[in-house]
Amino acid sequence: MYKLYNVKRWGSMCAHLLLEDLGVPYQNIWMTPEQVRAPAFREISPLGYIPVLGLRDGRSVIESSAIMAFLTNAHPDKELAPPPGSDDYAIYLSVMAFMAVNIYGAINLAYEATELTDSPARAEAMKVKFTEREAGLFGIIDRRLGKEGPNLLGERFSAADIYLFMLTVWAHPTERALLDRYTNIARVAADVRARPRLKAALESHGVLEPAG
Ligand SMILES: N[C@@H](CCC(=O)N[C@@H](CS)C(=O)NCC(=O)O)C(=O)O
Repeated sequence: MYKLYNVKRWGSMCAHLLLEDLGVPYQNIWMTPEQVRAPAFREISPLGYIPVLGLRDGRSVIESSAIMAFLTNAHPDKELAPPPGSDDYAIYLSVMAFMAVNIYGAINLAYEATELTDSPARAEAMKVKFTEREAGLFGIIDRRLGKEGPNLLGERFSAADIYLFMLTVWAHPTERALLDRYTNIARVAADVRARPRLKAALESHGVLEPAG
């Protein structure tokens, strides 16, 4: 059985929702931020980051986009991604990596930029910059959805939409402001929230309703 190292509202939310949507068995390990930050957790996740997916053979997978791509490949019958090797699959990976590298990265730095500088004033200035960058990146996704939607992969709902939903929950200045500004993204977020098999997991992260 898979093991999901999970923190409420953190990056494990996408994997948690995907595991529920796929309907595959897994062990859910709720963790506190203190447990994640303890030195012992670095043996599982070298940067001390969540999410981590424990495999059946005891090894661990880190990086949210890798976990999402792995799970959809491992359970192709659930059709939450295009068939591996297809051109559509290339687009799926590309969109997923775009969000994981750029949007997730900008959101993290819009929360806290002290990893990049020892100067509190510079950290504050960077937070402003990354908040602007985050909005611009969400804008690219919103325009894509407007042209090629209703989902990130057109007619097909996929794990990429679940991933996008997670990012919207963390948006600056608030989730509500993002959804009001970007209506195509708002539609995807509403569709994710409307999936009956996700209700319990959404509730467990406190994200059944938009915040802000
Ligand atoms: N590139 C990583 C980023 C993961 C990440 O930033 N996780 C945050 C939570 S959302 C974390 O674990 N932070 C550790 C901390 O705040 O101590 C991924 O995509 O999985």
